[in-house]
Amino acid sequence: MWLDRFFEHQTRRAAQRTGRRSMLATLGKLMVGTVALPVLPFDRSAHAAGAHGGKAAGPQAKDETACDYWRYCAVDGFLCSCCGGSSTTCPPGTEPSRVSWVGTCHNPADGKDYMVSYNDCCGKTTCGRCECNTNERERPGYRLGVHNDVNWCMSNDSTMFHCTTSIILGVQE
Ligand code: ABN
Repeated sequence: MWLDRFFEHQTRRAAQRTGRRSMLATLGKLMVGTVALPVLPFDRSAHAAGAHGGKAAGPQAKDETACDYWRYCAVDGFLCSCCGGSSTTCPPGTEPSRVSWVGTCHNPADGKDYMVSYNDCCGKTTCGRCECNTNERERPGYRLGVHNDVNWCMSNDSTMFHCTTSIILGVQE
């Protein structure tokens, strides 16, 4: 009789949705999520630098126009020392960003670690010379103070990014 078939069908559906099988299906989804989460794409490029085999040359303390100059360990931008300024001063016609990101760099000359503030210089179009992207200990935007891949001219009157300076804030004793 159709009424019997109808109720049987409804009962089976209810059992499928609320029974052991549906609980197992939910558990299965949870397990897949737990396995998939750790392989989501986090930016780990900064850690890959030393993973190419062999020993990296390490930072140098002589040439301020080269990316491997020790104070540029967490830089992302054009070096102001190649753009009419210096490693610590903005070129004429630009001004330092009011906010900045920081890095900790090792000075091979005295063997000490220094906290370095990276201030973008703002007010002119991009310099385009000596682009460096060293990123040591740099972190994605959820830790903004140590994130460099953002225009730090964002709070200046002119938000045009020109180049980046590297200013020592302190030394680790
Ligand atoms: N902090 C340097 C920078 C400026 C603009 C865009 C990306 C990175």
